[in-house]
Amino acid sequence: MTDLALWFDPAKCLIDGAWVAPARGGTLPLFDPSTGEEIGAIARGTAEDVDAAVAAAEAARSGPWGRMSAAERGRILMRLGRMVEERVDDLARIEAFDVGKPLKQARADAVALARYCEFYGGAADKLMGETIPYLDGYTVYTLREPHGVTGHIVPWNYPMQIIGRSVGAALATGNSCVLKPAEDACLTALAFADMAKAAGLPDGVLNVVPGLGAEAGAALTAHPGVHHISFTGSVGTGVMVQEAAARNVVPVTLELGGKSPQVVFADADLERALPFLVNAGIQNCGQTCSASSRILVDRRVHDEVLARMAERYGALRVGPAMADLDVGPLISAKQKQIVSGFLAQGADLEVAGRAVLGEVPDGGYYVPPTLLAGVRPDHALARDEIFGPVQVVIPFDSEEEAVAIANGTDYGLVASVWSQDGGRQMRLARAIRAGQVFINNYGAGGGVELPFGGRGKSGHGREKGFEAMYGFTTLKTVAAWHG
Ligand code: TXE
Repeated sequence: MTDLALWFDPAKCLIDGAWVAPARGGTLPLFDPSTGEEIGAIARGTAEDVDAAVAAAEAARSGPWGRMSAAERGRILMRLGRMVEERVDDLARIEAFDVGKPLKQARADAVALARYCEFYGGAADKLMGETIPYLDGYTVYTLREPHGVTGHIVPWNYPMQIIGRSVGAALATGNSCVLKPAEDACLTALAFADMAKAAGLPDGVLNVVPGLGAEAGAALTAHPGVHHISFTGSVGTGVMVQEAAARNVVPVTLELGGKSPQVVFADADLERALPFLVNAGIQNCGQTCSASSRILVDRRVHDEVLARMAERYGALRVGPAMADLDVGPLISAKQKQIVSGFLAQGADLEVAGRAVLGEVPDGGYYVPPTLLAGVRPDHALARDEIFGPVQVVIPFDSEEEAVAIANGTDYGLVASVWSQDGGRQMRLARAIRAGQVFINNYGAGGGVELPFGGRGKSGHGREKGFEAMYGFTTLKTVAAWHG
């Protein structure tokens, strides 16, 4: 771990601006996904640490943070964004190592984190209420106020991007935060919070308590001093988070992944579509909430699309994060077991394309990126989130059938439509159940400006863009009678 040159101690929590050992002194092992080796320890925060963090966040609200102008909050965030930008390479190395993602993908995450700080920094003083025409003698207006203490439970797949979109919007709107990063990847959360302190964020406004979900995570979601919870993770845990929040009648934003389709019609520009079709499935080793794990193809071009995707799969290079190839390892032994279990369920399916695992270190959590054909829409591999580098290709015969298959899972996060027909583009954009629909692209470069979130079991609430700032505020109506 020494060559990562960490400037903080990952076995500590950051509470009220100070690095402190967890109250119970616990640690958790830190694994390198590229080799499977245990190479250090992180803090195992528990309910006591969450209590201290929530108390610090609450106290910070009655200090300078609570009185700070929106413009000043914005300046701190923008300063933080510039600091992130200056350290993009350091952050990328830490993230690549911790998550196992190829260095260039980790670098893109660090650049996105800087951009979130810039966007929300710039937006902080642009969130406005309204005046409402009402009865004679009244003036009525609305105020957007912070919830108070916001809890952020972040997964391991894109720590920097998810922290940027949720903590960035929460700080811009004047909340103080307690962040529980994932036990599998918490290093950039700690790095970011340390940089926020250096950027001038008052002590206690951003606290980080690493630890297990069942311990620190559960304590945070059940804490009566938390006024809003933002969660990104699995459906099962999301349900528990929402149940815990319900007991305190606290709003939650849930982003729970998906089974996102790309729908390819016969008139699609395949030259443009092909890199999107494959990259959206294998980026971050398929461990992306908005991964496109289903490719629905007009039967007339099905064989051609399959063959051309398969060719790309054959050329994928898989290896350790620092080798910076196309695909890295999965995050953990547990995730490798989950993905291998899915692949075993698809043992009778046609493997249309598969990457060859070349020189990968023993013990690393690698699986070969795999493209499966002839998958029935009701097969588990076509319905369940696999969260690994596995895509299924499903043929369709009509626009109606394409929509029915696209909408045929419990999820509804992202979709894309590949066609030159304007009418069809518009029809599908409306008919597909998803929080984002892309036309002749996938992901639109992941823009921080674009509201993002799910339907169905993909969750609810919107993150990113201005929409997230509405979510991190509560609306107050003021009605003044003046005669
Ligand atoms: O998720 P968890 P896991 C999906 C993906 C993956 C599966 C399992 O399909 O295969 O989830 O991953 C914290 N109270 N996604 O087990 O458990 C936990 O510490 C409060 C999709 O890692 O949901 C971590 O910080 N918090 C997803 C976070 O929740 C709890 C990203 C996510 O962990 C908790 C990750 C509890 N009781 C996984 N238990 C996406 N939407 O992108 C755990 N946590």
